[in-house]
Amino acid sequence: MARSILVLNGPNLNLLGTRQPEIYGHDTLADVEALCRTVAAELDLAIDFRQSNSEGELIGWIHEAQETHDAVLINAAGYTHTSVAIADALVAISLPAVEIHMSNIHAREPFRSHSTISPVAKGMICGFGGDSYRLGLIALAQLLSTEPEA
Ligand code: CA2
Repeated sequence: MARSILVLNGPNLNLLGTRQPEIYGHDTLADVEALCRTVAAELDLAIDFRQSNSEGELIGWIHEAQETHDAVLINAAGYTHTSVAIADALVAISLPAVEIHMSNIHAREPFRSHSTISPVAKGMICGFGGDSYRLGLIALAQLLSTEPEA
């Protein structure tokens, strides 16, 4: 059976494609979702693609994933730099998580270099625009292929 990935998108990512194209490109979040669906089909993964502007909603979805998914791909957006609670939620579930960002967070304002998520993720991919999602799904497919099914 296909492994199931919860793809989480944090605050303001619903605005992708409308502003700051020099940083985030012209793709909308719907375009990113379509890319993820194509890549997931190639990798024989099922994906559940979600976005929320609410920290609490993201945390609730992470908790639920324990029962319903095999791994988490997360772009926590602005919460990346502030949220101990999202990091705690990722630790609380026993699923592998990969952190992604469209922009290179280390080549921007200094506050973006700090991530609360990185220490609790299997790894982090940033700087490749929408392709960061593709690379993150490939990384998770590789990780899951070495783990026995639950
Ligand atoms: O590069 C990324 O993917 C980020 O996670 C995007 C976040 C930012 O706070 C992180 O430092 C890096 C911002 C997402 C908001 O995206 C917008 C897109 C268009 C217009 C306004 C916001």
